[in-house]
Amino acid sequence: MVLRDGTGYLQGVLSRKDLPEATWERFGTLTQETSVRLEGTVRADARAPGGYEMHVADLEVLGSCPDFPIQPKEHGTQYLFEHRHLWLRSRRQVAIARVRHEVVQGIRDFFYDRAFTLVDTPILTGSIGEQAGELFSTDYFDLGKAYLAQTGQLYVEAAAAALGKVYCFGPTFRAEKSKTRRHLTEFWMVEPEVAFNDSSDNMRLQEEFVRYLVGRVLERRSEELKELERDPTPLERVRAPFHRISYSDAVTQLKDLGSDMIWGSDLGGDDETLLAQQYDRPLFVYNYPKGVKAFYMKENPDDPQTVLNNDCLAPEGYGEIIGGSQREDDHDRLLARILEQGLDPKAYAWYLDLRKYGTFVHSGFGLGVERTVAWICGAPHIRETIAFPRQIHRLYP
Ligand code: NSS
Repeated sequence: MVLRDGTGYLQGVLSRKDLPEATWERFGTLTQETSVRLEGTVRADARAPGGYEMHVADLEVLGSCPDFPIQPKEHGTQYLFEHRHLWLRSRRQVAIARVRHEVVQGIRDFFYDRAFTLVDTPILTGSIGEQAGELFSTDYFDLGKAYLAQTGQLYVEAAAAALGKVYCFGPTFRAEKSKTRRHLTEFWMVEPEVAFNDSSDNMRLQEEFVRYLVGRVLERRSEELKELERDPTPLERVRAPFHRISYSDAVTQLKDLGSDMIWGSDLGGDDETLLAQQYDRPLFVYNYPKGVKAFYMKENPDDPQTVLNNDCLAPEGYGEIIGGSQREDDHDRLLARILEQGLDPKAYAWYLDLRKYGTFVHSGFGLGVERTVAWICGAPHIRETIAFPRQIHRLYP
């Protein structure tokens, strides 16, 4: 039988002639996912998976398991997600969880080693961080509506003025009615913010960061990648420099590839896939039209129709894993953008203060954990990369 204890898998060998009759009979009653306590001798055996096996001398059933709902056969996706609390035990899901864990630890180590300070930002917020249309709200005592944070960015901008290099890392929420393989309503995002970094510095930091995360998984989680049947070759190509292409050039290239994309609209998921497929490494698309991007991005002084931002697209069709930008550091321009987008300037008084009291060039970005893990694992949909995904039609388990 195959045993799992959270540290790995082990084959248990039971032979009738070496066991008391009662133990042999208990063995006969075992079903998949029964919880057991065993005694025996562990021996090296080159033929056994993992190089060892256990010769069992005694066996106690701790928790029987009649009719485990997930059998080694084809179940539909819907069924598996309804049984997510049990599906987590399967080998593929265990491997994905371990890769995610490595990515998360890699994120913390990367920033710690580079002297960034972690600043935890609020989840209940009064100021909308990204887009008004995609908010979860709740009544907040006498103060009206509170929103679940779409981003911690506005707060890490304040913290960067105090601490220089900072980041926040936590769950973020988007009431997006998207049912794509790239969207969750609750996802984890890490958001560094650096005082005095401009947009080019920002891209260099992203490059180093993504390369580090991928390298770390390749180095420490090769067993899991094997379990996932993930070909590591494309991941091994993730080296600096990443490709860089302006939004305007991306539109030209997409048109040549047959897309009906026009200048001025955002890149859709299909466009991102098509574009990213042309490159063997992650790709930066920079300086998008102002009209499709958030209010806080700095206007490009060389072309006021565009902003100093970038997306980072993962190869193999995975598309956007990072959105980043240099921030508008001019008080009056920022206020004008807030008004233009119909946002309430009162809610942003504190944010505007940052431009009033010693403003400074600064930049940052957000990397989505689930999209990054999906790409590294080669998973077709990001919902498998978080233990309990939240989607528009899913709130249980
Ligand atoms: O909306 S982003 O492009 N940018 C921000 O939120 C900025 N405030 C980040 C910053 O500059 N500090 O989202 C960033 C990333 C994006 O590239 C995805 O990887 C991920 O967050 N993201 C998502 N993942 C899963 N599901 C959804 N709905 C989602 N939305 C964004």
